[in-house]
Amino acid sequence: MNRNALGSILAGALAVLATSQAQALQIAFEPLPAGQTVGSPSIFTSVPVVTFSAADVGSTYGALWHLTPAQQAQAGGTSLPGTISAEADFTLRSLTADTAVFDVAIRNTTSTALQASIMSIGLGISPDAQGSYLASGGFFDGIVAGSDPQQTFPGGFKGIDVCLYAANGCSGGKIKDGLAAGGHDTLTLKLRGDFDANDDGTPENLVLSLFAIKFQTSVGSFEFPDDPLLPSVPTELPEPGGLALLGIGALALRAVRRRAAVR
Ligand SMILES: [Ca+2]
Ligand SMILES: [Ca+2]
Repeated sequence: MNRNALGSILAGALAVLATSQAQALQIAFEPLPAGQTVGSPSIFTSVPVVTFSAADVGSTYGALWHLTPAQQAQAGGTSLPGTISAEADFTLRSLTADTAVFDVAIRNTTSTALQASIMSIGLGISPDAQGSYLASGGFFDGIVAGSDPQQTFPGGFKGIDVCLYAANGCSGGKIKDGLAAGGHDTLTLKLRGDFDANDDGTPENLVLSLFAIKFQTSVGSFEFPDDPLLPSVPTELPEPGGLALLGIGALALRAVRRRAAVR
């Protein structure tokens, strides 16, 4: 395959990306106020903000999380033996004036060579909402979503409304009770809130934000947001020209997948 063909694929992928963003979910990565960071390691400077409307029923937001050894080294502290990563698809099944239902599929994409379990996922929600499981997961069967809209979540996250957890709570538990590397889980989440603020019978926008995840690993705990950084291109490229293009194409396709609205 020559460079032009690869370029066409890349251009096509970017066109799909632009189209899917224009037609569906509103997705933004909002910068934190200057100088502020979040997470542990505390290196993240923006958080995702995803707006769902009634027109987005059937659409999926794909969250992607990753923390690389280089990022951890940047923050100092214990060195990471490899990248820890996860994906979760949030598919809006229904949205009414007081109820939203999401199918959620969570995958721990960390290499199984690492001991790294997902313990909890925290969501900021606007307007404030309470969560419950219509169907709990095989691992994620705990939920914190009481009358207090400010749940505690490790890593310095503020404004978590609903926290899904696999062990004892949002703050973790035994690593063996979490979703281990290579594992996946599915659940159905119900959110109750006043999604019809102007009482006209139809829901205004429902906003999910933060998408905070907590991992427990053999070298400690890490919490971080779904973030806009795409996975880094491998540095050991024998043929910088062709393979670099392939890498860019893969990143573009990943970006498409991440932003895709599935109907
Ligand atoms: Ca809230
Ligand atoms: Ca309304």
